[in-house]
Amino acid sequence: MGLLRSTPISEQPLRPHSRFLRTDRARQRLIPTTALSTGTYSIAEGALDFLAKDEQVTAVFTVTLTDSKGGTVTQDVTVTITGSNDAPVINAISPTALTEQTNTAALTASIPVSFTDVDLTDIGHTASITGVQASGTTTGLALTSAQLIELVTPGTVTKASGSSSGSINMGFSAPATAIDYLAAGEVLTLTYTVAVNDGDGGITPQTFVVTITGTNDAPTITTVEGTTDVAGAVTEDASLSTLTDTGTITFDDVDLTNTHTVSVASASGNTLGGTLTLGGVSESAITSEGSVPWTYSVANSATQYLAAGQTASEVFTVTVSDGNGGYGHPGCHGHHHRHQRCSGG
Ligand SMILES: [Ca+2]
Ligand SMILES: [Ca+2]
Ligand SMILES: [Ca+2]
Ligand SMILES: [Ca+2]
Repeated sequence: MGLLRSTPISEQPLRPHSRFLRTDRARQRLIPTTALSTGTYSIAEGALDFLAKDEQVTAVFTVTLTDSKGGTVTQDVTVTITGSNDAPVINAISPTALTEQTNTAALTASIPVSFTDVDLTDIGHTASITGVQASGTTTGLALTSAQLIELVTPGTVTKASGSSSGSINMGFSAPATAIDYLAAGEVLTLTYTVAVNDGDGGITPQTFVVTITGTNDAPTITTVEGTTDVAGAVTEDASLSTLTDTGTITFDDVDLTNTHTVSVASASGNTLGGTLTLGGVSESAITSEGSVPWTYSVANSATQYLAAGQTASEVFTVTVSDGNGGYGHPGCHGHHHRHQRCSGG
């Protein structure tokens, strides 16, 4: 606000002089909006917000004084206004809803952001991600806060001088491996904070939300050294009644909270009447690994036809199901031979 001291003063409106005004908009905004008979120059709060920090405009008014005899005299009055900075204001950012990829490609999205800075000549704004909160299903999320922040690229800020509107086109990209841990329907919510800095002391934060809904990954059969054993062997007459061997099938399901069931099918070519029975599944909701023990049994009497050194095989297929449409199939083989051990078949 500028204050004009001059008495007496005419009732006629003061007419602003256009010298030194930088823009048409500036000229319009400098026209006083209140009665002037008191000799006070006033202008509505906010009408000069367009002035950037330390930016100045000068208005010159010519005041005409008229006496009772019709004599007149004029006097110029100069009003100088210095701008102060206004912080940018980021508009609400629409939430981004993503679904875990079913392939190994990165999960990506563009996140448009718009903001205003009423300081018309203010340009050169920058944007940065200043924070993130992870919620929802976070057990299995291996990324640190710093790494989560790195998933967002603030991108280039666009704002032209003379306009109060600006925009940012942020990018989000998460590697598939970072979010595979989500089981079907599980949701990870990432609440980020982006800040726009006008370089003149105005820094404004705004939050935005990225949700990622999990999809199922099929279990896979694994080979764990020292644990996995899918080739059994028994030897005729090692026992008079039943010949047995045991082993362990190991599997992996990146969907941490998935639980698994197992089933076994005997191959049609099996002729010895042996059986494969499965024990309970060992697994945990905080690791992807699981295992299940198996026991192969066959009647010793069924192996008596084997000559020394001769072998026979029975094959069983074990299926590990995650209950979400994902299956893993290891082969499990029982070998029967006399007096010597043989490797898998
Ligand atoms: Ca301003
Ligand atoms: Ca500003
Ligand atoms: Ca998954
Ligand atoms: Ca799964």
